[in-house]
Amino acid sequence: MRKIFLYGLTTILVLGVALGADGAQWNIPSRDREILIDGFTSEWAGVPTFQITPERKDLRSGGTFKEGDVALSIQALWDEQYLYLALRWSDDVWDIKEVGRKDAVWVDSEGKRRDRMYFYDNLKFHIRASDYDYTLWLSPRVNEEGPFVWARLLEGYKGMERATATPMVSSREQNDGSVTMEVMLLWKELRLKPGDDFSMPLTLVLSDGDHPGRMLDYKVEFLKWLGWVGKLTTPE
Ligand SMILES: [Ca+2]
Ligand SMILES: [Ca+2]
Repeated sequence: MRKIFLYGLTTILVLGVALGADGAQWNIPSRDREILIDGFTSEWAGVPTFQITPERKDLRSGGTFKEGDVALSIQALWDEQYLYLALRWSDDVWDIKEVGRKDAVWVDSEGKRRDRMYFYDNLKFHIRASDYDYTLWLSPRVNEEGPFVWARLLEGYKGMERATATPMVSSREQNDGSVTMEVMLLWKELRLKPGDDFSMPLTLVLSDGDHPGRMLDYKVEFLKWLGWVGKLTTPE
């Protein structure tokens, strides 16, 4: 009976993704190996990989991508204490800059408020429910700069800010120009409890800036990003 139910559920999920409905779900396996947060990702072999690329048709997007612009693969594992992420990030033109959370808003020459994070190579990891809002921005370490990371947690119906420590991040440039990263988030800092019942709305946004050193006014017309919207779950 359970098997039939699971089969039915899988079919619905696959259809949901295929139809572009908001039924997408990222089921993170529980940790079955040692993970060392050192930027080397060999211990992640065999963990399901989640791809964010312009070729994927079920993603939201903005701007115009060309072939080989950017590709990000993400793996994740969880245990009682931590959520672990492994990233492999390829980009034809790295455009990295430290933008702190206090500088994240930029008002352009027409008075429009814009998110400065979108002008550079960044990944946004955003868990958002009605009374919960956790935002994590990550950029890799490239040419001896970075990684740059900031996080913010708002909680309760008034969106009160909770103090949160920045997650542990390690980032390494590879010989082929890509970057591998490992991230370790403490559930306690997120104020979340993983397990079979856990399901939270997650948005991932990958922004791709390709004009390092240029003014933001110049970069506006080249803004481009890819977004995945779904649910984050932690089946036991
Ligand atoms: Ca490692
Ligand atoms: Ca780029």
